[in-house]
Amino acid sequence: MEDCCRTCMPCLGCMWNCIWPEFHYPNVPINDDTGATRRPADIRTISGDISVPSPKKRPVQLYAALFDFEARSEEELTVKEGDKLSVIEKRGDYVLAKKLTGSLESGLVPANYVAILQDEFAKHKWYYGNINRGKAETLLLASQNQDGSFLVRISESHSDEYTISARSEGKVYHFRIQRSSIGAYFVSDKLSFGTLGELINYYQNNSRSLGVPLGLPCAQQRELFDMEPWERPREEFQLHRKLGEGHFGAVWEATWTTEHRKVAIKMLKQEDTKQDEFVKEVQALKSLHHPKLIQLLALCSRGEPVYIVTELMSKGSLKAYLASPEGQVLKSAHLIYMGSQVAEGMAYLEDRHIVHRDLAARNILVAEDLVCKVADFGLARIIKDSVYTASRSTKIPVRWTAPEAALHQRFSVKSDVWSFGVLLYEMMSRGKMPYDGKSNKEVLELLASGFRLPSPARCPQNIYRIMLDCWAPEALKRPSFHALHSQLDSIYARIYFKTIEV
Ligand code: ACK
Repeated sequence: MEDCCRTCMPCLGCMWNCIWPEFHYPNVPINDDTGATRRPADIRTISGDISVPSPKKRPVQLYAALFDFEARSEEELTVKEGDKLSVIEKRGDYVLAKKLTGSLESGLVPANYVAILQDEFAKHKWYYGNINRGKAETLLLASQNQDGSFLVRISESHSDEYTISARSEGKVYHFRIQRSSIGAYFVSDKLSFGTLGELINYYQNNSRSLGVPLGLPCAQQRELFDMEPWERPREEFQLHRKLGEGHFGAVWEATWTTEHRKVAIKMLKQEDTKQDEFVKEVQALKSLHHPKLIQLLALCSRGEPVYIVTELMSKGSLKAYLASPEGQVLKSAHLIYMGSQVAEGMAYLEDRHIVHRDLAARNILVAEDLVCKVADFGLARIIKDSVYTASRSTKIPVRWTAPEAALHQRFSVKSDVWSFGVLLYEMMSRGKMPYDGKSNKEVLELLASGFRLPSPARCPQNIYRIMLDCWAPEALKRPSFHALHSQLDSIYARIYFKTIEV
């Protein structure tokens, strides 16, 4: 916060900058590929510093169920009002929660059904739980409310922090409530409080400290989770620009007007043959929720073209990103961090016996701060056995495909692991085409003779060893995605804390 705003009421103009500072995770301490002097400034790219999170894990929070919730699928968790839960992570509109009493089961529960226990937030009329910024603005600007109306919601970017959204002079302002290392709540680091209730109480009685008076809690009904949120009228989406042509048709950037958010919309190509695939893709997407998988947000499946609405990833595909000037200057630490996220998303699919079958940089999407998510489940299938046999007519991306899958259509989680090795090669070589200059036939012959892609220049040896493990001729000898995730995570953590050099 600027000094001027600590001592007087902040002007609304600078409030955005000082009360709502841009949050940045600490930079990765530099591990220059040459092992040269390490200073955070060294990982500047042409667009400025790239921030990536510290590998430290967050403490687990205690939650309670606010209402009864009946699980509708194996992934969900039935809870009774008052059940004590620990929340492992936030996944879109859900939280992955674990019961702390009885059978200790875990599963997904709508985020609006739970509240942090120690503060008993649910008893406060101003607590709106897991609603986003756009929704908070719509609620507060509705006619039932007036200046001073406010609510508190879970932060969109940091699930253990909160945001006060308050209406003043017909506008809505947002104030981030941060947590100190001992768990205290504060808006300004000069004043912290033991509970969220005490913090709100203070600012209700000392409006000058915040700059915006906090009067009555927002008057709207607190919404419960919508059971069928997927289908939406297509008028809710405003198309802006075509991002490119995907496997199934065009992908557009759009605004979801009622939710006030940018989204990506995939449109179905009209040919009948592809429609079947498209429907399967949607079915797969609907049941999958993980921060490292592209999240399905909505569908317009009535009429044509069918829209599949997903979260928008600001930097597009990893393939395009690696080729961009920003991608070309990424350090090994950044690439390992990104690779670890992909392995995490794939481990989630592995647990559900879902085979992606087209894991490659073109199917990974990138957002700010190097966030990576696995996309395009166009070829994914939920398999009963550990091996899925594809029809011979399927077009196979040979360079990324394990020999047993390319030659005998034996696709499995382990053939995805092979592809992950090739994806790591794409990343560490900053976007090089695998087996450049070779035909698909030559690639298969080379692999059969025991040849493997060479280590990319500047690739740390331990990362190249992981690639070679992924390319073990015997599928069962390849590592699991869980193992890959933990290996990459620990290499990243060691780089972060400067104990090894790459
Ligand atoms: O490399 P790109 O910019 O990233 O071009 C391709 C194109 O659409 C065709 O697949 C981009 N794309 C696909 N899905 C998304 C998304 N969810 N967010 C942003 N860009 C996307 C992809």
